[in-house]
Amino acid sequence: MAIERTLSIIKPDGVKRNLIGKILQRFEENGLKVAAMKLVHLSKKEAEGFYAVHRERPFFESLTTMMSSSPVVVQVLEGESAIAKNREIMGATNPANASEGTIRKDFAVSIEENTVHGSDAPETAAQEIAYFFSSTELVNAS
Ligand code: IDP
Ligand code: MG
Repeated sequence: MAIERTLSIIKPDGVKRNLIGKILQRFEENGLKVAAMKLVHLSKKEAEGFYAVHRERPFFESLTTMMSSSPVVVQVLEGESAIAKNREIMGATNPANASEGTIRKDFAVSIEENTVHGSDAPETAAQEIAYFFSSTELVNAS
């Protein structure tokens, strides 16, 4: 096992419903540390850039409109196997398929408004972290 960093986003539905504290608590309780964090209101273009990998998907327009509709909290999480651990804490994309005790099971509104984003692999984590943070904005959290 190795110390990794992953990009996490509390999506508009989570921020709007005052779930920032509860969601960060899940990460902290599971041993992940915050290595960088900010509250931002993404432009439509910024949301499209972030989700560029999904640009051919039928939900791309709706997803990027939703992600730029109101502020999000973006954080870098650091810890042992942080990428996979964060995905476990989040639960499946579709809350209907998410395991008990996961963020999406407990809080997601729908498959689209599913409360959190998390990187899915080391390459995407590095890319997504660099999309939001410069190296000087990151601390060694562990
Ligand atoms: P992930 O967030 O679990 O990694 P992805 O497949 O990467 O899931 O999809 C990115 C985001 O796009 C999802 O978190 C969700 O907000 C949205 N999304 C994915 N599939 C659908 C769908 O079938 N309908 C509507 N939105 C979707
Ligand atoms: Mg994904």
